[in-house]
Amino acid sequence: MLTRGSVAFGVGSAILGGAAAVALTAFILSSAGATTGTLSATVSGTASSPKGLLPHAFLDLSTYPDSEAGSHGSDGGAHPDWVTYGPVTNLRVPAHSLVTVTIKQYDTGGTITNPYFAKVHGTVDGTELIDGKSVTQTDADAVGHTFTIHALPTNQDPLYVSVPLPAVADDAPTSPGSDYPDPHVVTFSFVTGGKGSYIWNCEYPCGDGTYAKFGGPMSTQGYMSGTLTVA
Ligand SMILES: [Cu+2]
Repeated sequence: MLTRGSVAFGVGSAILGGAAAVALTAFILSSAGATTGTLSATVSGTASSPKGLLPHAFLDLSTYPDSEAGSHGSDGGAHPDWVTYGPVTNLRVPAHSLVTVTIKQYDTGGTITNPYFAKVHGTVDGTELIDGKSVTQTDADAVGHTFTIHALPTNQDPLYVSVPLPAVADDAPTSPGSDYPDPHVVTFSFVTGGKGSYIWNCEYPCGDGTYAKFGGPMSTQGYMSGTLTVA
């Protein structure tokens, strides 16, 4: 993982400023890096939701402490020591569906800049499952990453979902047969509206020193951010 220190002020802390935060995030995400491939959700049957019976779509993601897993190749690509989501960060989910996302979180972490992002927002019931336990927030001093979907203000349906992913302990042993410790397994569901193009990113400052640790993997698509297409 990259060196992480305490951050007095970060982009995340501006989120309550609404438009200002959206504008800043859009600016940072505009420095796009290489992105490869799109992961489409698998639809299997239907499920009841707050919007009635809907097609049920599933997405499986992971967060890693380096780039030697996921789409960057086993050598880690251009930035082997960068934290990353995998297998890819461009995602596609169906419109008017219940989407259930499972994220295996293998990385360590620390104190999140803005405790707002240690809380669950926008999921069905406002909860997430962490290792099988339903919660509405996690320890703000032990966040590994967040998965935060949002959109620039447009005329497409609004979609805002943010879940914290708890940190793996610094002293967790490497799991036998794996390059990483056992992950925390985080599952949550949200309901999509109509077609639209959204972005998602991590709001835990896990990048390099630029922009209060919002640089490097935090500001390069394909690592800690990507697109979410509702189609
Ligand atoms: Cu992150």
